Amino acid sequence: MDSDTFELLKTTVRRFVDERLVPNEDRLEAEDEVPAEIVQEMRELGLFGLSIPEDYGGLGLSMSEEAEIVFELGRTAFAFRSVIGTTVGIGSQGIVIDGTDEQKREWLPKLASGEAIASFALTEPNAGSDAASIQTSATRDGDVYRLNGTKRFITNAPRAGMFTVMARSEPGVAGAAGISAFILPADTSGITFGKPDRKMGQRGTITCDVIFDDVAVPAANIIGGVPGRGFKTAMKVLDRGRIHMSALAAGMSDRLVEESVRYAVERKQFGQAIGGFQLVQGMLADSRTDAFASRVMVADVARRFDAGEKVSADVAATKYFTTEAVGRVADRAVQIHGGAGYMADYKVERFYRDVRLLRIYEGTSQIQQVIIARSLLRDAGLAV
Ligand code: COS
Repeated sequence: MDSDTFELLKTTVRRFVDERLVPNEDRLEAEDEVPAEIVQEMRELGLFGLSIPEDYGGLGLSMSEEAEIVFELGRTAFAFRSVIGTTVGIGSQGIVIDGTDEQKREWLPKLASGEAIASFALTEPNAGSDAASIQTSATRDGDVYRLNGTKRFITNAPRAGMFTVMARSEPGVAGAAGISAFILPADTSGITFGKPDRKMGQRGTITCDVIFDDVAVPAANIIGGVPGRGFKTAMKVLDRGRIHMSALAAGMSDRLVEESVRYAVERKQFGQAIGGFQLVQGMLADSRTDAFASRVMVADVARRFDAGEKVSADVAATKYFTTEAVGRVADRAVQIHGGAGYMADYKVERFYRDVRLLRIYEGTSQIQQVIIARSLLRDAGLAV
């Protein structure tokens, strides 16, 4: 995107966050639902199509540009971004990265316009961090595969128009090489949903189990048309998704610094604003440092991702640092707010719970550590 158009988009999104999303945070919390008019406004702004190429009706942002937009969206309750998150990120990117031209033509325009929401179905009751051990089966039956199994914690499942489903399609092939990624229209018969999950935070986001009972999906819906490549597609999608998540963490770190500074200026104890006390200043300084480092890491890794560098290990380092950092920043924000920080009226309590998930989804901090360390050791010739 040319830089003037991009600056305009960024300013528009920032204004949308400040004027529409932030004022609706309490309503979101109370109703546990993103208001329908906000979803419609997101469609009109083109937010569903951020990462989808322009040829297919999206805005075609680079990773660096997407990160800057997600940084803005990270400055408010995460549930707003979650409506577009799986379509911009993990749900659609398998098709964008590895899909055939026909698959792109069929699905990407609908996803870009927000007509259909994409959802990513990898995790299962017995396969979380160990993604290669999924058990959902895809059994060939003529021109179709029959899917059977259960997917867990699937974001946006009841809202979805399509799922990217990872399933075992290769009989007798254990581990990653036996997995294919399927494009599954959500109206296919045999798909049912579990009860919505009750979560620690992120009210307004929807996650639940998705159960496949002999769901027939055309063999032509295997992403890229070649079976057995689904795990690699999932890993590539997650590389991109983890940069997106890091930008989200960096955005929320900034918001929490703003909230902390505002409170430190307003709140008086011992006859002066608490910001005058050096122990409070220390917390503010540490939080700003975490927020700044997060933003710089995201910008650097996104730029190198766009340049085509092999950056999976640094993506992992970025996700690890930024999501742990926002946990620290949120904790300090509560501390700076004192008793008020524990009360629901001040939003830091809510954000403290919301950010906890960042260290878990799209790969736990421990999985990021494994990816970083393995890369270092493999480069040094050790088989790990
Ligand atoms: N890009 C492209 N290919 C990748 C890749 C990446 N980022 N990461 C791994 N691969 C490839 C490997 O090169 C390997 O291919 P070959 O067999 O041809 O060499 C294959 O995928 C298997 O990789 P690996 O042996 O590293 O797989 P593991 O089972 O050891 O799993 C981890 C690796 C743990 C990193 C992976 O399972 C993971 O990311 N787990 C977390 C899953 C997750 O994020 N879940 C969150 C839910 S989704 S919201």
